[in-house]
Amino acid sequence: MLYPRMNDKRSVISLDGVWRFCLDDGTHQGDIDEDFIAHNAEIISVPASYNDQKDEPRYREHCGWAYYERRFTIPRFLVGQRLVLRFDAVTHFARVFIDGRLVKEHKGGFLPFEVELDGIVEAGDDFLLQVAVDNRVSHSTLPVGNEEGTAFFGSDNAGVPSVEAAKVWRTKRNLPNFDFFNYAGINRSVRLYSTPKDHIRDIVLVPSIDGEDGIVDYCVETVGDGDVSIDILSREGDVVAHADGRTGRIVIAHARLWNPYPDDPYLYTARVTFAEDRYDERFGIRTVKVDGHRFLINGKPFFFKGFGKHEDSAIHGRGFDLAYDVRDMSLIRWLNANSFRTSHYPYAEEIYDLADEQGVVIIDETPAVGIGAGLSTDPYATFDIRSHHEDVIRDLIARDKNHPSVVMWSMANEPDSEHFPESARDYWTSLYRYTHSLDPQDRPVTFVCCQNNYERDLATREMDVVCINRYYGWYNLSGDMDAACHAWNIELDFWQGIDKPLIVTEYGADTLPGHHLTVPEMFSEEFQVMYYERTNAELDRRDFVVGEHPWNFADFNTIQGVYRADGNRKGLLTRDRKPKMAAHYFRRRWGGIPNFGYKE
Ligand code: E8X
Repeated sequence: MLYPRMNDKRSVISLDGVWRFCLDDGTHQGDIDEDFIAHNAEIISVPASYNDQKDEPRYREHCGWAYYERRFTIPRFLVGQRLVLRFDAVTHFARVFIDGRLVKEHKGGFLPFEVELDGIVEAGDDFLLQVAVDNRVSHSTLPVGNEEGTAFFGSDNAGVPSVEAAKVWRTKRNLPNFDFFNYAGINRSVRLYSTPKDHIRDIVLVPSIDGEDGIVDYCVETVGDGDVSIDILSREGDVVAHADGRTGRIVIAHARLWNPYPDDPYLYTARVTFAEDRYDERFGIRTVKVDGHRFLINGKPFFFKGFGKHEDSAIHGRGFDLAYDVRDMSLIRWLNANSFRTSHYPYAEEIYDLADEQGVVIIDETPAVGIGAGLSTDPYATFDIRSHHEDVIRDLIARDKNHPSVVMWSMANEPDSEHFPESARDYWTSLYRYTHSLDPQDRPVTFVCCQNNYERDLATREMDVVCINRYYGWYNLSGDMDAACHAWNIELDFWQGIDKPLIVTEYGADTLPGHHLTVPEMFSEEFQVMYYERTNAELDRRDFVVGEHPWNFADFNTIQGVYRADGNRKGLLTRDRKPKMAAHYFRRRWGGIPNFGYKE
């Protein structure tokens, strides 16, 4: 799916701004009730989560539908053009109405969807746009929510059983089975864009390297009649290659490769022309390959220095905030990092564009987090998620396939791969094959494994890259880094035998900024540094460990819980991006680790 870009053939008009908004009272269930909205509407900013835009508990605790509306007039000069309404992300389920008519439903809160307006409205029309948004999570959504009677209630302590106490609830509560606040709403931009009736529908670019030359195998999907031509422009804007036809192979002589910063992340532009339409798609000449226990970019062994992140900021919640994204790119450079994982959902497209330009490598993750239900329920047999999971992977690859920064797909974060090992292996290996089948560039595929009994886990070892989240010294062996390092080595001996590239995709310690101790103990800044110093010393001794991603880049908001003091505090930075001692530690450490050949 192409990102809306304006040029001399296409227009893009933003519908971002102040909309009217109200939470459902539990009676309308996603249907539009004009009187209800008229009597209850307040102002809301789009794009942004709605949860933190008001200082009222109901905005944080809401479970169910909410309604957005605004009017819009389509400029008359767009007459004769194809008109499309595009939502970059509405979390988690959207119903779109135009002048009271339901025109689209979409499940999934982190990928774009579009409404073709032909036959609905025309240039010059003024129309009422309404969006009903459902924030509920369950055993059939990604991310996964617990449901009454499952694991959430399984944690009863002595006293009044929580099921009894919960009877006070007037409406259903969201029970996220994941450790981030369930921010919801129109979280990313809304646009109306136009193209000629006969238009370019998609562009597929598959780069490779042949000696000094770059190769681009391309395919252009079109609607309507006409010829396709494609010019390859250098970063300086010069035409360096040309081809005609919907598919073909282009050779770029003496090509400049895309490499992670501080090497040169060189970008070319594929300028596709079809009939009266034109679209410019940027791309990079780079290759990605797993070779034994090495992860190769452009044939060189790459070492991942970076983190898991979140799209999370004050007031915006999970809403798109370009200033934060630009600042985070600056901080990634300041930290001498070279990569991040889009934990635990696809991020806004603008971030991948920035990563392409800045030379930052991305592990691109789906919203499949929380697939597990304790010890007694096989989620693969009981959760209704497989079909939606395939939809999400298909849409993720369709959106992100041309980004040179994307080097691997993560199908999920911390699914249960231990308690029902054969069921898990069957689910993940079949979805792994499905994911590979969809990617024109056939990048490595993985899922991120939760701390578990890795000898019982039959799925993680089947992935192209072993990605593990481990918390020796924090969640277990708490505070005891001697025991933690011993445990690490017992487990690393196991993975040595599997002999695949291994990335530690999460390890970390909650740390209260400003809390200092002469003797490092948990929650102090000194402990966070010691935790990483001791762990990294063990990881450095294993050449198959090809990456270290501390959890997390920054502190972030979560649901309330006894383990959460104002959210998750494992950040190297505070939520408003101030460095803890561990940020300075990694800046020094990663300043001495090259992108390539670290353990050769
Ligand atoms: C944590 C992280 C959480 O924030 C992330 O979204 C997924 C969790 C650690 C699980 N991984 O809690 O800080 C570790 C379980 C160990 C038993």
